[in-house]
Order: sequence, then structure tokens, then C-alpha cells
Amino acid sequence: MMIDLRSDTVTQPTPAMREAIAYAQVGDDVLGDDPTVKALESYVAQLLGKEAAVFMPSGTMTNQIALRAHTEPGDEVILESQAHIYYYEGGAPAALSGVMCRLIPGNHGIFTASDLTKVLRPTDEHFPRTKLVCLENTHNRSGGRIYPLSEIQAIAQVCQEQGLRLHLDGARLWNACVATGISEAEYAQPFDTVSVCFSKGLGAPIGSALAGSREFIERSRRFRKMFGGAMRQAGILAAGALYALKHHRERLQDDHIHAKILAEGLAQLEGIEIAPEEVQTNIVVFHTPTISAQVLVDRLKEKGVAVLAIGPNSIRAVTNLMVNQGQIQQVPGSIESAINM
Ligand code: TLP
Repeated sequence: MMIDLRSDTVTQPTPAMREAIAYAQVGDDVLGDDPTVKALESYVAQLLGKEAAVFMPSGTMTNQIALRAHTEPGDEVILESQAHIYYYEGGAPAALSGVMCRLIPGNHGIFTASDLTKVLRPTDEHFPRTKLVCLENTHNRSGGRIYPLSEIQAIAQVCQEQGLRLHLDGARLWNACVATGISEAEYAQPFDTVSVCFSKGLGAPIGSALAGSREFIERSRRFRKMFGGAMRQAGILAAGALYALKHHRERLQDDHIHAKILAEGLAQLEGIEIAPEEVQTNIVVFHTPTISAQVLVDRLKEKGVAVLAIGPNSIRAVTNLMVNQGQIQQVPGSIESAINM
């Protein structure tokens, strides 16, 4: 069987989750009739300490609707230079919201309040109006890096002083919380809006939610309809998400332990560059200076290990609930023999 480390999105629903899905009470959610979607939305809002939340099919949609609802065409959004919203969402900020993206290169995905202050502009008709700042926690392309809460609070302070809104792409916020012991509500507090995903490490098949003030979430529901993301008997999906939230958050710790084991194994190999002490959650990024990442990925696939090339000489492996410790321990050996093929 393939050891699939391409992403934590590859997870399959467990038998208990399938049972929750099978017996979910459903209704037409566009008419406000789905009790399971409502239960999920209020559970998420409560967990994140926000007034309201809205369920959507994907994290791309929750992020992009947040952008759309926070801005007007021509406005500027500030993002870290490798933020998922900018890097991996198909150019949606330009296509769907007509906004300009201003990028701040971070240190492993983390920029500081003082980095933010340096890119702020005076109010002047020459300049786009800066409206929104987005952070990502954990940061995907930086190998699941955790955003320090104190830095987020300092950034929120600058936003407040400057009248800027602050949005969190919290696709893997759950991982940051399990790794630090900081609650979801504490991490969400400095933000106006928070996007979370159920279809990553939590193992639900589909779904994300956007949380914020009641007024903002009402406005977002209108854009969800406009973008085609309002679903009918969506309780079928929400049931998997609710099950995942209630039963799979703690187990993310296992994925983090597996990621450390993998990183430490890889650090022993000639031809692999990795700093295992920098692996904080479930994403392991390593570099292959002597071989093309894609060549290595193709060879590894033949050996029953699936990972993704994320640069010419960079590979990403994401631990997830489909892969146990014994399988993780086999991976460095497979990589070593693939390098030497
Ligand atoms: N990320 C996917 C790919 O798109 C790269 C993955 O395999 O990691 N924010 C962050 C930080 C994400 O990592 C992702 C998914 C999303 C948003 C988008 O979520 P979906 O896939 O539900 O649109």
C-alpha cells in the first residue's frame, strides 16, 4: 500500500465518521433548514470565540470570500510572499475581488509588526487603499510553521491603529493549537475573520468555515450564494466535519510526532538538507541539492511513497491519519535508496 504523504488532504473518513455522515439529519441549507450545518456553524463560532460562522465547500472559498467581503475592487491586501491565498488559489484575489496583493517576505512565513509598518502608505489618491492584512497559521509553504501569538497581537495592534482588517487563513489552526496548547479562541481573538478547514489533518472529506462578526458573516453568505457555494443537504458534509472536530483534534499530536521522526531520519541522509528542529507540526519540507525534486518524487512513487515536489530541489511530506509510525520509519530508507538509484 502507498504511504501517501502528499498532503493531509488525502485522508479518508474513518468508519465512525462514515456512520456519523450516514445518519446525519439534513435539510435544505439554502432555506436555512439543515440542523447539522447549523450545529457545525455554531460549534465553530463558539470554538473560535466569534459571533457567527458559515460553512463552505473549501478553504479556498472561505479565504476568497473573506477577501471579497472585506474589500472593494482596487483595494490592497497585504500578505506574506508565499501565503496560500496568493500562491495557491489560482489568482483568485485578482479575478474574484479585483484587489492588489502586496507581499511581505517573511522569515519562514512569519512577518513582524515592524515589517508591516514599513509597507504602510499615507492616505493619498495616488495609492491603492490598503484594507486587509492576512496571516497564515500554520504556514504551509514554510513547513507548517506556527505564528507566535505575541507577534500576531502586535500585528493586530498596528491594524487597529491604521484601520486595517485582519484575516487568518487557519486551514491548520488546529495543528498550531495542539502543538502550543494555546486555544483556538485565543489564537482567533486578534483577527476580524478566521478561515478553518476540516478536510486537512482532521480527516473530514470536505468543508471549511469562515468565522467573524454576525454582520460580516451575513455579508459573506451573500457572496457564498453569488460564488455558487451555497449547498442544499450539506449536513451530509457538516456531519463529517463535526465528527472530526470533536474526535480528531487531539490526535494531530501523533502527526506531529511522526513528522519529527521523519525529519530526524531524513537529517541522517547524505544528499538531503533539513533542519529537524524547525519542524513544528505535520509538514516536513526538505531539500535535495544533488538531485531534481521531481525525479526523486517519481522514483519514490515506484517504491510506494508519495510526496510532492514544491520547488526544483524541494519536497514536502505531510504526515496524516492514514500513515502510522511503522510506515513513517520506512520512509527515510526508501528515500535513501531512491537517491542512489
Ligand atoms: N492546501 C493544499 C494545496 O492547495 C497546496 C495542501 O495540500 O496543503 N489554506 C492553506 C494554508 C492550505 O494549505 C490550503 C490547502 C487551503 C487554504 C485551501 O483549502 P482547500 O483545498 O479546501 O481549498
